[in-house]
Amino acid sequence: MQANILTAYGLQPGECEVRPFGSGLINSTWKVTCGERSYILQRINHQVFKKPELIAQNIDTVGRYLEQQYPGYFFVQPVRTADQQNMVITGTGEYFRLQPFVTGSRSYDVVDNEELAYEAARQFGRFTKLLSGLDCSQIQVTLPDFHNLSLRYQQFEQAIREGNQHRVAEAMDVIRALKRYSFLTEIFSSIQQNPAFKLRVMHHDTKISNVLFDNEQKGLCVIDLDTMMPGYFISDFGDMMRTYLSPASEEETDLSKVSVRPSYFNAIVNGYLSEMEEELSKEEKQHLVYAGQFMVYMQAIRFLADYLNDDVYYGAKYEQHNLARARNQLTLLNAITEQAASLSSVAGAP
Ligand code: GN1
Ligand code: MG
Repeated sequence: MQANILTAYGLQPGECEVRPFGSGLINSTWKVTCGERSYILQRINHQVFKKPELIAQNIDTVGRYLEQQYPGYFFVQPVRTADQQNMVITGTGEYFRLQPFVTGSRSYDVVDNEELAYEAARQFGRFTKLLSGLDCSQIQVTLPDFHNLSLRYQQFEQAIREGNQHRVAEAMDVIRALKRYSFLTEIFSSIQQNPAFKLRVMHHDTKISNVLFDNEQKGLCVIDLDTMMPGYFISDFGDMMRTYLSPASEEETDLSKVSVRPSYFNAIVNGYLSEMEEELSKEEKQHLVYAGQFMVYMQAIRFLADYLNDDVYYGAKYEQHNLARARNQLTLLNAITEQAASLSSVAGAP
C-alpha cells in the first residue's frame, strides 16, 4: 500500500525500508529510509480530520509566512510529490504526507530533566510568538471544537446517558469525581467571553515528542502541525503541564507514580514566558495553573467518554484501558488542584 505512495513522491519502493515510527494515537506514522535519505511518512486519520487538505493548506501558509518573515527559523517543509502536490490522496480516499527526517535531530518521549521542559516550552512559545503577525483568520480550523471544553463536557454527559451502561456503572466513582470539577468548564466559558484572552495560532499538541532537539538538547523546532489552528494559549501551556509535570505518563496505571513536580512547572513557565512574556495579557498570565487543570480535565473526560462509548475514538490495548487513562488524568488533576496556590507563587505568576 505504501509502495504507490512512495512512487508518487518519486521514490523507488524497492530501495526504501519502511518501519512504524512513534507513538501517536490518531495518525499512522512510518520512518522511510531510502539509501542516505530518511523521511517521515504519515497517514492522516480522516475519520478524525474530516478535511485533511486543510492541514496541508495551513502548513503551506505558515511555512511561507515564516520563510518570508523569519528566514532563519527552522521549519520542516513537507516533501512535494512528483507533480507538486503537498499530499497524496489514494483511490480509496486515504491521505498521506511525507516530510524529511531531520538528520542529527533527536526527540524524546519522556521529560526527565527541567532543561528539556524549559527548551520545549520555549519552542512552543516561540512558534506562537513568531506567528503573531499572521492574521489568524488565514489559518483553517482542522478540527472544529477540538479544545472546546464546554462541548467536551456535553459529550461526556451524553456518553453517560447513552453509552455502554455496564461500563457507566463500573466507572461511577470516576464519573462522580470528574463531575465535581465541572466548574472548570464555567471558567472556560468566561474565557471565551473575555477579550483579554486572544485567539492566536496554537499548536494544540505540545507533548515532548513534538519538539526536535539537537545533540546538545537545545530545541530546534516543533513538529506535527495537524492541529495547528486558532486557539487560546491555555491549550499549549496546559498540555505541557499535562505531559511534563508528572514523572509518569498518561499510560501509567500505578497511580502512586502520578505527581506534580513543581520545578518542572517553573521550567515550563520560564521557557514559555521567555518568548511569550510581552504577548500574554495580565489576565492570561493569571491563568497559568488553570491552563493545566483545563487540559488535564478535558483529557480525563475525553478518555472516560471514550471508555463509555466502547473505545471508538482512542482504541484500547486492554479491556479497561481508557478507564485507566481517565483515572490517571484524574489523579494528575487532583495533584495540580491541591498544589494550585503554591504553583502560582513558585512560578512568580501574578
Ligand atoms: C491524541 O494522536 P496523538 O497521540 O498525537 C489526541 C490528543 C490527545 C492525545 C492523548 C487529534 O494525540 O488530543 O491529547 O491523543 N489528538 C487528537 O494521548 O484527538
Ligand atoms: Mg498529534
